[in-house]
Amino acid sequence: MFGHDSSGLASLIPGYWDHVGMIVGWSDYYNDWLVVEAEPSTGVHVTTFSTFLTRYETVAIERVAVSDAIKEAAVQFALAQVGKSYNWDFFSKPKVYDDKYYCSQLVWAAYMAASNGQVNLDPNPSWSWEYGYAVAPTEVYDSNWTYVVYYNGI
Ligand SMILES: [Ca+2]
Repeated sequence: MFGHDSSGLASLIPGYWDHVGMIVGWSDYYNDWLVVEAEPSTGVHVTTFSTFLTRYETVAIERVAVSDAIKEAAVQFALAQVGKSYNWDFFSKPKVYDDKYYCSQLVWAAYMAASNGQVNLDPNPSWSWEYGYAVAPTEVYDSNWTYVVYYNGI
């Protein structure tokens, strides 16, 4: 799921979307969906769908057009990164296996790892003028592997 906010630090991130996290399953405890995400303040952590929604002016949800087995492996990969710190290096090529992640790197890496590199959610995997070497939330959004199932502008 993706978030867009026109204020603050988010305006520095190239592309429309400022943030992306992965919905990993339903929680009876929270009575809500859970999202794994990497944020500057808290690193890789789990939050609720409701919390995610409150932060943004616009929110979208996409699905990835892959098998359930790959999706499940991607969820497991993302959950396994919980507790790692935030990666501030948007300038180098992102690593799949890293000790720190930024938001879109985490989602990208999860699908790369889950598919043995077959599912690359970065449509510009080398240098691009807009995104440099990074994988940006908007690149994941624009990927041919992903398609929109929900879009809400406040
Ligand atoms: Ca890229």
